[in-house]
Amino acid sequence: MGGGRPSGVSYQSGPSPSYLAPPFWPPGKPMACGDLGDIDGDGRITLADMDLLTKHLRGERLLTPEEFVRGDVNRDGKINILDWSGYRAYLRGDIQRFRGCP
Ligand SMILES: [Ca+2]
Ligand SMILES: [Ca+2]
Repeated sequence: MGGGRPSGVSYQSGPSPSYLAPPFWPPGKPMACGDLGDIDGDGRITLADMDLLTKHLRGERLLTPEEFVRGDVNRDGKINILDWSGYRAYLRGDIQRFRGCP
C-alpha cells in the first residue's frame, strides 16, 4: 500500500492531463498568498498542483500532511471538490485569490 514517493517529485513540463487542460487555460499562475495552493512547491500554481489534488481525491496518491495544508485552498480543514473547484476557478482566472487567502 502507498509506497512513499520522493517528495522532490516529478512534474517536469510533460503533457498536462487533457481532462484538466482545455487549451484556453494558462500554463500556471503565481501564487495568490503565501504557499497556499502550491502543493508541489515549485513556486507557481499550475495544473500539476491540481493534478496532485485530483489524485488525492481519487485515492491514487494521498497528499502528505504538508501538501494537504497547501492544497486546502479554502482552509476548511478538508480536501474535497470545493478545493478542486477553487483551483479550476483560479487557473481559469475566474477568481484572483483562493478563498483561504487571508
Ligand atoms: Ca506548484
Ligand atoms: Ca478545503
